[in-house]
Amino acid sequence: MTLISSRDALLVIDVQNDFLPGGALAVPNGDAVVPLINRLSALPFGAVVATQDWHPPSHVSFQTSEPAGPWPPHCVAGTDGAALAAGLDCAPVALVLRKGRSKTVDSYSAFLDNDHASATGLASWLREVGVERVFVTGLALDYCVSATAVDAMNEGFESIVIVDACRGIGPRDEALQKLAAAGVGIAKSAALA
Ligand code: VGL
Ligand code: ZN
Repeated sequence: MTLISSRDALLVIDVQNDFLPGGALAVPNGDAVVPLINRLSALPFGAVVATQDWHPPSHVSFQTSEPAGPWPPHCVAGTDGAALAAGLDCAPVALVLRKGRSKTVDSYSAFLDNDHASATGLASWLREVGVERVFVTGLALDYCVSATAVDAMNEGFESIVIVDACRGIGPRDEALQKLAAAGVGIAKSAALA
């Protein structure tokens, strides 16, 4: 059992309509994470942070942009697709962080843009509230969740991905192997209390 305290943060990554079944960039079974995250967010974390992928129209990552990016257009700022999943309990959320807002650089991680040139301010915010360990959940395991978990570790936090509270786009085992090799911890939600 891992007991949660005020020195722990729960990071809820990109649980947004566009990443749920029927969304513009649907992650298979993405909606399955919602009840698990709702149970976790009620534990005595020092902070619960939710992120939103929040792109301008014709963002660099969109296949419709010139030159074409890797993804179908998704999570355009202010649209219903960019909204947090309706079933997500937002009452415990202390901070909602919107990332990927620059037209020219993407931001998978909640800490740093993909070019590693600019920080979102999340690391300082977490330190300010006394957080030492982060638990990472949400979508997609192999993109934004992984990038966030690795950056958390590089920022000096203990970093643990809660496997059953994540869903990915590609093979799960591959993503988990990469995370473990990078030094990120892997846990199941049932082990947290
Ligand atoms: C994500 C691809 C593009 C994610 C965001 O949240 O994992 N993936 N934008
Ligand atoms: Zn995106």
